[in-house]
Amino acid sequence: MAIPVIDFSKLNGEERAKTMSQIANGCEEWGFFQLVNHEISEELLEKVKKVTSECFKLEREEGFKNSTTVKMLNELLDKKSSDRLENVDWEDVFLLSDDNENERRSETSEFKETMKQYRIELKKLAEKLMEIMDENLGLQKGYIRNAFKGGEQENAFFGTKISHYPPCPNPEKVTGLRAHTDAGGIILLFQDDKIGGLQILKDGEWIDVQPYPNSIVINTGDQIEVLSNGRYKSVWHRVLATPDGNRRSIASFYNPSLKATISPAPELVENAEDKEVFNQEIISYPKFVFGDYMSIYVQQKFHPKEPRFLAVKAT
Ligand SMILES: O=C(O)CCC(=O)C(=O)O
Ligand SMILES: [Fe+2]
Repeated sequence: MAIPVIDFSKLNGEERAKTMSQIANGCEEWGFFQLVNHEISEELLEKVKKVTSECFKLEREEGFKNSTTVKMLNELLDKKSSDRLENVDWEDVFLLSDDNENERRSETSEFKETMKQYRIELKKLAEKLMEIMDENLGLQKGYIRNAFKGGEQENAFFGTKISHYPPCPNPEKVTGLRAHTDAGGIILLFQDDKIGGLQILKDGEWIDVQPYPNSIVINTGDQIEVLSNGRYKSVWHRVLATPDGNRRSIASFYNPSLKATISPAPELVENAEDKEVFNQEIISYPKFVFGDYMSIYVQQKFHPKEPRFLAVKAT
């Protein structure tokens, strides 16, 4: 079983309807799909690989070797403990956002230029996808984008997380990134060409998100689940640690503004056929301010989302 791979270029031709329905199926049945022929040039993607790998080698690798995560694993092994490391992730992460573009010291101008261009392209792709979702959900064009903007003076958040999952000598003892659903809106992931590890939970089984060179993996977060009134569910995923190779992944998050009020789109509530059930309780999706949701999420990222929906309803 493999997540759908969709040829995005077919959206502009005779196969538009078929492609729209492939994307609808990806959103409804999988929560994850891969786009190929997505108009982001190979040349740019090759540069992104180069500058992020160089940055990791030059600035971060040494730090990871001395990190508490590595120390904790070594202690566990020294003690010959049969435990696993439950509260850490075997990954190195740094974040680029619209606000910190010029903040980082040692990035080369090639890094800055490349990542700036990449982020512009990915943001455009996210906005295109939001319009596709509007159409597939029967919402007015621009509905999701507008909901995420959260008012005239506000802006949606667009951030890019650069992760490396260095080789792990004991992958059975620690996870690359523990299982979670994403908090926000749309996530666009440029994952390693060769080294796998990302898995999604589908019908109770963990399945691999197969590496596919230069594709962009798309998934939807908790806010799209709320906005779509449960039609597009955010899906659990995790990254396994691997013994060989250093897996690179670059995840871009298009999220609501912290001030945006998120709730199910009224059109989708009226037409809702089914209701969410959690612990035998019928859940209706709440209305809340995204910043309040994030305050809960940072403490409960690796827990089920339903208690987050209940908690934010109560705030
Ligand atoms: O690194 C990956 O492949 C996935 C990252 C991820 O799930 C996240 O950052 O939320
Ligand atoms: Fe994630």
